[in-house]
Amino acid sequence: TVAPGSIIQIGPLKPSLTTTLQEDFGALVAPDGDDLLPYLAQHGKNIEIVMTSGRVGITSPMMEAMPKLRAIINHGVGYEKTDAVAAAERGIAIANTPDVLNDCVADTAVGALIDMMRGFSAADRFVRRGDWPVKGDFPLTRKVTGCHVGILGLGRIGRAIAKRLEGFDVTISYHNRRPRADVPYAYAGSVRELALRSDVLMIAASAGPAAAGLVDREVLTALGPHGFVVNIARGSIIDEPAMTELLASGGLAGAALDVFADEPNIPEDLLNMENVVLLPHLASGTIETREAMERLVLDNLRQFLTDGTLVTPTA
Ligand code: 8YV
Repeated sequence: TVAPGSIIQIGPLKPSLTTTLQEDFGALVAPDGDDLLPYLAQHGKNIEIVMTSGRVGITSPMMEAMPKLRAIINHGVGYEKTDAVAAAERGIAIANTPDVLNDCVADTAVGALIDMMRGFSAADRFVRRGDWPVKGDFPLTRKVTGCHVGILGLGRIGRAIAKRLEGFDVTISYHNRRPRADVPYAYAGSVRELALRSDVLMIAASAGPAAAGLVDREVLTALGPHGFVVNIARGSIIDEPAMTELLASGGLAGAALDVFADEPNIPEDLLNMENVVLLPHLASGTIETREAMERLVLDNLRQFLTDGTLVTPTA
């Protein structure tokens, strides 16, 4: 049994998950924006578990308003907006949803890479505009098979991407904080070195303070006018204004982006570029994967209520 008012949803969640949380667990739903902190000041003292997603962050002042808070359960693998240091200091455990989304995020990464290099989305617009009979053949694109992809962040998702790219005879290098002993791919000692040797820089790193702005102007310049960038991780990892400028001036060949610095807002300049594939943060968004994420979120909640431990703790 759950004490009413001990669980709260902060930020939007899948509607079926919201319903389950309310009907089976008597969860509160926090208002958003400026109303959130006053609401927590009023209702926070009995809250023990927060249900949230990567779209919002659970900050230190929010934790302060919930003195009994013991767990934050995050729908999504990325939880970088939540203050994990403040949570650890307060003994608050965090769960996320790793692994269940690897396949769909990796499928998206590879699909977006092919779209970007072969120009499928741009060609679709070309056909729909009626350009084919008027302008003739679509301009030539770039070959995917055999190209060199540098993966920034060879974690669970990065490896799922690499496995798929092996089928395209792609040469794979990677950069991580530390080289891995369990992969056959070449390690690059820095992000810049990775960019220098790659046709495509694939961003699959987890976000957070260490990764913020890691793909800066220097790295993008090293990738060069024939280089492409794919980002299925987080917008904060890349210097978005520098990337936009280089894409516009021919300093980069193209980009495929599922994530942005200020979602759902996209830099205006990107909207008019034919060499850029723009996706609305859909990588994990299949019926199957979102159901698996929802199940894992609820498994974490039930286990925490039973024995105070999480199925997939982040630390
Ligand atoms: C979405 C994601 O955040 O898992 C992540 O980190 O970015 C995505 O799966 C999803 O909408 C989580 O609610």
